[in-house]
Amino acid sequence: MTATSSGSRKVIVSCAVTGAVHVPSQSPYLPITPEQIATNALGAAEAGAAILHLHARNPENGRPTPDPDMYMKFLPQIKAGTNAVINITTGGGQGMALDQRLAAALRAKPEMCSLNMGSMNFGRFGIANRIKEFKFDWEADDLEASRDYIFRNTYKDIDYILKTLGEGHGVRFEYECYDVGHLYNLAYFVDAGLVKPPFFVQTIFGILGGIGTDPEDLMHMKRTADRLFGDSYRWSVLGAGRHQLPMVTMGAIMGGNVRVGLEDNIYLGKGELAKSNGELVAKIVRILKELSLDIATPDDAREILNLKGAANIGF
Ligand code: KMH
Ligand code: ZN
Repeated sequence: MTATSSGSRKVIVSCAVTGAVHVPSQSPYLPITPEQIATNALGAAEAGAAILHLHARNPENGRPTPDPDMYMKFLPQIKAGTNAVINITTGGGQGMALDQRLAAALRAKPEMCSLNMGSMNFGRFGIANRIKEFKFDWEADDLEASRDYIFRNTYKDIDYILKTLGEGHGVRFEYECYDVGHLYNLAYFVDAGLVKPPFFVQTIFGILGGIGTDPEDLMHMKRTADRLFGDSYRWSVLGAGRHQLPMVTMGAIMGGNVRVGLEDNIYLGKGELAKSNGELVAKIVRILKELSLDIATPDDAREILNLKGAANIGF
């Protein structure tokens, strides 16, 4: 459960604004330029997102980029326009080396970063079957290359991120767990004293290479996390593609927090593209309110997750 000092449970809504999974040809609404990323992030915060999970893209062709200068084209604008917590990816995108993946986070020293809890296959090639015409020449090859790509997150990598960003700069993490083994990897780092409660566990459902999207999968991840971590963790749910809304709604009913956004899902409903991240956030906020659940403000999220505060970031 996620309670603030007032004692009531509040649901933290994270919004993942653009990511590195989808390609521009899937949706004209996928934010690509710094301006689009900033506008979408601010719209998501306005709609109720307490945490903004951010990646950068090359504004010319929408390809994910690790370039810290590109991040710095939208981070100050987002900071100036909202109190929401800024969370920068350390997963980056396909083919990026670890130092590239960490460059923007080390520059910005945000309150939060993602931290992926195991190496895995990450199959995005199925996306190509749904695209009639590619807008940019990198997209088809990039999707196809995911057949032979290993998303590398070794113990050494995780240890390094925990020490440099965590111990070094007071960053706290969104621990991205795509399968049950990742929870055990996290437990290893908890036992090693490198991960301190209350830690934020983002359980991810529906990535090819990770666990599926059956309610039993959700139950099994929750049961396992409960057994390994007891009260030490705060649970959040991410569902890929059309599974986003049902998975996060189930998670919220079971006591979890939710992540939505165009990084994980481009549809607002069946056959209807979401026109902005704000639309996706507004939809889950409506559902949570119908379920009589309260929404966490950014400051609630800071308290719940013991974050260092917006005054202590590096930009
Ligand atoms: N794209 C998500 C499935 C990261 O940025 O570190 C997971 C993610 C990874 O958000
Ligand atoms: Zn991400």
